[in-house]
Amino acid sequence: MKIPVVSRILEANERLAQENRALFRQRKVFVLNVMSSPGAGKTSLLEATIRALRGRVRVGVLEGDIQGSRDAERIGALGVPVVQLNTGGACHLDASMVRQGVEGLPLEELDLLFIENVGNLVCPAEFDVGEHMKCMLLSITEGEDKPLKYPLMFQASEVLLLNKMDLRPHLDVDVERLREDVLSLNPSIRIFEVSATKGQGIAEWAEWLLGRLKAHS
Ligand SMILES: Nc1nc2c(ncn2[C@@H]2O[C@H](COP(=O)(O)OP(=O)(O)O)[C@@H](O)[C@H]2O)c(=O)[nH]1
Ligand SMILES: [Mg+2]
Ligand SMILES: [Zn+2]
Repeated sequence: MKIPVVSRILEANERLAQENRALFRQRKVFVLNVMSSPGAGKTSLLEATIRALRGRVRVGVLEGDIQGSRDAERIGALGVPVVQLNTGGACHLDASMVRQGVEGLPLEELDLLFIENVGNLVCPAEFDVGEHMKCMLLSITEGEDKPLKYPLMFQASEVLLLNKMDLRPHLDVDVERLREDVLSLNPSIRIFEVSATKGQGIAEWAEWLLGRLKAHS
């Protein structure tokens, strides 16, 4: 027996994602979908990146969480436009949620939009939301076995930020092994070693991102 339900949901999502992409193109905004497990440091990375890019590009943020508005408050404190989306249980964002969320943002006044996805190492990578670039974080506290256990997000992402590098002296994690396994899954992925809260690697990442944005526009 053939059960076509899942493929139809994904097809419908793909159509809406294409509409989002057309909207972003029309408004000339470059969109990043930022994904990771809960607590890997997405909001901290956005805070650090927004500070690094201050005065150089106009940034906005769409925050996705199951509930609450804590992350949007953190971003709002930096004075950038932000909308909090609550999925009410869903463990990822889809294109229709993003469409509703961006209606609350002044897209025509932005150059760069960060979408912080719901914390989850699996299904956010399955849903195109119309972004130009998928970007993932892995905290080195999560362990070097994660790429081979949860390959999809590593395969789908253009860039990986290995976060919390400041903790490396306290951990037994094998960062070289981690890098090798990630590259075996996705040879073209760009890897940055950073500390979102201590600042290590942030300037280099921010410059690269700026270059990527300029190459796109
Ligand atoms: N030591 C250290 N802690 C970090 C770093 N980045 C984030 N954290 C901490 O990790 C926790 C989760 O960070 P958060 O940005 O909220 O993660 P999110 O759930 O992915 O958005 C917070 O307590 C942060 O202060 C880092 O680079 N180094
Ligand atoms: Mg967060
Ligand atoms: Zn999900």
